Amino acid sequence: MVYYWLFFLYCQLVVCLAWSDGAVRRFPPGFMFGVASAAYQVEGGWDADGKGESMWDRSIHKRPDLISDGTSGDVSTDSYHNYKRDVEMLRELGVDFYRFSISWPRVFPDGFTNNKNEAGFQYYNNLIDELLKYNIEPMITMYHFDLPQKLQDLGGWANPLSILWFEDYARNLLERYGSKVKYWITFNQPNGICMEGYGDGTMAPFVSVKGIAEYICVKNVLLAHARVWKMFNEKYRVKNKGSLGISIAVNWLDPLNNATENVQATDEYREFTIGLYVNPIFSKTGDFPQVVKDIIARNSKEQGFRKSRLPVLTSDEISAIRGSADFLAMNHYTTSLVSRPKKNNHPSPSFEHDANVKLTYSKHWAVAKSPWLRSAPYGLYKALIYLNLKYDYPYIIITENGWSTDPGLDDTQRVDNLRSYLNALLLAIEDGAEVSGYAAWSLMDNFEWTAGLSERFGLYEVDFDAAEKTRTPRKSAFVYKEIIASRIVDEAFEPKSMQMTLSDRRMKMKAKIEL
Ligand code: GBH
Repeated sequence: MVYYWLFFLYCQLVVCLAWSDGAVRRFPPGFMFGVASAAYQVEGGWDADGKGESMWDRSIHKRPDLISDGTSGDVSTDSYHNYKRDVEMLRELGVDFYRFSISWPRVFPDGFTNNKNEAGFQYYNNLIDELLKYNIEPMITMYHFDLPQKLQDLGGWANPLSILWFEDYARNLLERYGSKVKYWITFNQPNGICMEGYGDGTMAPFVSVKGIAEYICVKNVLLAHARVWKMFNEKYRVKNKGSLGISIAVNWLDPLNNATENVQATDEYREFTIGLYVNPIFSKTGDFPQVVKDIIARNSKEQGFRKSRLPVLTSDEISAIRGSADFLAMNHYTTSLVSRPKKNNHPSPSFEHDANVKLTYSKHWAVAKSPWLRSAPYGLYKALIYLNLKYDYPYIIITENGWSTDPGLDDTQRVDNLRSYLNALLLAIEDGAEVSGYAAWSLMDNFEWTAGLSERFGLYEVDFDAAEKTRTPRKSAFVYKEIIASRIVDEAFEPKSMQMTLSDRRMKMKAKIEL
């Protein structure tokens, strides 16, 4: 009888902790939690052991003033030498997977595959083996912004031959690691590669041929992705039981108010920022969104171009790209409010001129250290529902979501942001979104592109002044660890101490599987 009551009380306790509004809100079984990083942002070792020069190496060495605090990724967190500590941190968190990227010039210094850098291949091999040893799934991004400089000398992603260079590179990665790695992502954020790299000139290669180069780049990147998909399907998928996707930035957009022109501007801008990449791959019809084609064609004509600045996709190209992914790897950070300016004052031609919108934020949304980043978790919910309805329930893995702060271990704002976005995600899953994983950006502080080290995205703080690049868990690391272990977002959880211990969750699961 006593046992009965004890058991009853215990259950009450569990129910209190785990249930809200009378229903358990738990991430579904099999849902994967992870963290993400990218080669140039964490590895350092920019010329170690035969690595070639990337376009980020070249840009920053030539123009250190491009980076707000004058830093570079030359050393960064030095993961090239510290990868075992990185995996230890992943074990502390208890994550299911680690999303990292491969530096193309580390494995092929010139970009071309005739000249292979075995030391580079060995590095990733070691990292993968270390992950697998602890039952953590590697998720590899083949390309996260760091093109070999030699290929950039030839025009980079504006050169249609980049499609073949990338296919060659990808084939080598799949040959070498395909049997060990189940999750593959071809590109990180084509909009970052193309709009920022070739239009705004705010990311390497810092080219700015506005309104033209961006769109050429988008076409080439989509075709390169589709080539790799074809190769993966024909040769590697069955053999390795893997899956392949592409990371696309899907931030949410809402109209500033209900004025018809603002609602229309929002619809259009969703097509310019989301549809431009998602429609060709995930829609039934394929191709660029019609409204984007129409607007760019109309503007091009007015500007005296003989043809649209948006390259045409032939019907063969449309069918090669359509359906070319097992999952949509979604990077989601924030929401903006859209309105249509009275007059289009953007430089003509340009992407901004074509899109013709003004973006603002609600004053109620918390502002991160990064000026563009506001906390509006409802936007993740809406973005997921939008993708569901528009693209017929694609399989989604969230491959980036995060928050930036100043240095400091008490990162309450990151904790709040993490919890509220995970709650929004849970709601979307409950409402039918097919989301099977979530990766927090980022495992640790790292080189934040032109913001250098001034914006810290890490669950772990990195001491960049220390030779060892010491990593220390922030409060958010303890909170995330608890969420992963319990599968519940418990708002009341407070870490008892800031002392990290290894989580053996993944090893237990492995033991279970092996039984
Ligand atoms: C991700 O992109 C990247 O994939 C990742 O590498 C990066 O570390 C992470 O975001 C955090 O930024 O300063 O006004 O010019 C997210 C999209 C696009 C967000 C560029 C920041 C700069 C805007 N990023 N944007 S601004």
